Amino acid sequence: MKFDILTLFPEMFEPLTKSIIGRATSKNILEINLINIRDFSKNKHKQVDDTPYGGGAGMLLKPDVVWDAYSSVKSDDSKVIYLSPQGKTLNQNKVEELAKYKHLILLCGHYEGIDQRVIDKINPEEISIGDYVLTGGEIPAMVLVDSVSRYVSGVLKNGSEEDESFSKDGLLEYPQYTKPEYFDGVRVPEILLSGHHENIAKWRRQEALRVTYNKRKDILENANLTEDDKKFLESIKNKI
Ligand code: 4GY
Repeated sequence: MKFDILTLFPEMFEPLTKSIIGRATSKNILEINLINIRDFSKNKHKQVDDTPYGGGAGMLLKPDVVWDAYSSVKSDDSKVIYLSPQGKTLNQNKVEELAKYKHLILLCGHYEGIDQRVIDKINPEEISIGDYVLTGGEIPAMVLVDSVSRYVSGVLKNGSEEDESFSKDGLLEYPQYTKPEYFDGVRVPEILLSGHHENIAKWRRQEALRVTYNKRKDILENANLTEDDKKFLESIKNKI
């Protein structure tokens, strides 16, 4: 999968050269290209921004500069995303949907934003990472690259994107335990030491339901639940 990231601050993306995403890039499973919008400046001062018409604080990215940066990467099969608090909030369903594209172009704003005419001309999908305001779209772009890349075949070891919070039927993840068997007077749940895979799977499912019920009742509404799941949830609710 190829990401072209349009930004004024390519040096902010160093985190993507580390760990799982860095490894996938080295193995050519991912291609992450950083395009410096400043390289498309029209003048000797490398100016990319200007004051807003009508007055007000801050600077806006100039439309011609942004258009030329975008034109340098756009292709027929590319999906363009503008990271902005005005977009729909990113969730795991959207992450999985975006992972199906071969080429994503991510447009990062900075300062007060981008001239509206070039946003309208590019017509990107606007995506937000949450209802708060950041100084630029770079951190949101990294969040998007990281979350989407986990669904690209070969990035994770087989199946590890399947079994966790939100992806397994829209439930939170069950609790996990490792050695030592006793820590601070607390034993690992006995069933996990039993070697009985069927019982362990059932216990994990019920713990996932319990955690989701306790922490995120809101997402239970859209979870993919069996009749057994519903019975178990009833048994929690009726417990004092
Ligand atoms: N939240 N989700 C977000 C953001 C900052 C001015 C446009 C967010 O995605 N982006 O807060 N972005 C602004 C700063 C230019 C982006």
